[in-house]
Amino acid sequence: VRLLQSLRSAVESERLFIVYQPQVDLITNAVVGLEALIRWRNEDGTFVPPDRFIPLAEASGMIIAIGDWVLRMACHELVRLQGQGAKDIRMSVNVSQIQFRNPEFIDKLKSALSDTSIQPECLELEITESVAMEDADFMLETLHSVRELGISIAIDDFGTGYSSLSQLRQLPIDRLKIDRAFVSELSDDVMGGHIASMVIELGRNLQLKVIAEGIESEAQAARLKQLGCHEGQGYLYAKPMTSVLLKDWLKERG
Ligand code: G
Ligand code: G
Ligand code: MN
Ligand code: NA
Repeated sequence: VRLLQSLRSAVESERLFIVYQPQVDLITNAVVGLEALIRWRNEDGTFVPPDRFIPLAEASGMIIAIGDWVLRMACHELVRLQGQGAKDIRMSVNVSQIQFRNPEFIDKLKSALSDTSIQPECLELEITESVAMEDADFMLETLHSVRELGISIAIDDFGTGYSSLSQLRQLPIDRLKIDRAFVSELSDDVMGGHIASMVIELGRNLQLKVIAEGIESEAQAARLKQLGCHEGQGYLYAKPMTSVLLKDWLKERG
């Protein structure tokens, strides 16, 4: 309850902010996307990790307002960056199942699109594998509505859930995001990475793009590239950055 009260006051006093982590094309090394990630900084300067407060925000329903705020901020940020010359970059926003199941979700997406004038093709929503796999009929309908708006869909934390392949094949999605647990198994000395390589193969068969998250070493990046993974994200390229730092980082990268 105390954490919930402080989350309320964090929202009110604007101690929530967003950081952005670049996503790169593994072949060309070009920046192709940004993932928006929420942060909460306490008055004393310490951080509350999203893994702790997102579940709370979900249970209390606050995630609806917070998620809508993240979506709009992220769209604004991308439009601003495009104005500064960043082209061909998409923005990925994490969406909680509570948001997704909210009857107003599609309307909220529409108004975020029109209010921020982001091109829908530049927006991607990330939903986790476990959310994507539940309630097939509802998911199918909602995902189709999202797609009709021109927005693309990535399945986050892929490999950690229990995907039904027949269900996966039916879903109108664009990208699989290999969970970082499977990327960390990929190193030059250990022959791990069976799951990563299966996900890449699955993506190839279903004609989905594949992105790997949590890439920390050149060896991991090289292995993923060799396996046919399209894109990557991780500390090797950049940590999640505030809007101000991101602007400089993009400029420096050219
Ligand atoms: O940034 P970090 O690795 O600490 O994120 C931890 C988890 O919090 C990740 O699973 C991420 O998807 C989730 N997360 C971060 N930002 C958001 C957000 O804006 N909305 C939702 N629903 N989840 C988020
Ligand atoms: O679950 P989701 O994929 O949305 O969460 C992404 C989280 O992973 C973010 O909290 C981000 O801070 C974290 N992250 C991003 N890159 C790396 C990395 O290279 N290594 C590790 N350990 N964490 C990372
Ligand atoms: Mn994510
Ligand atoms: Na993930």
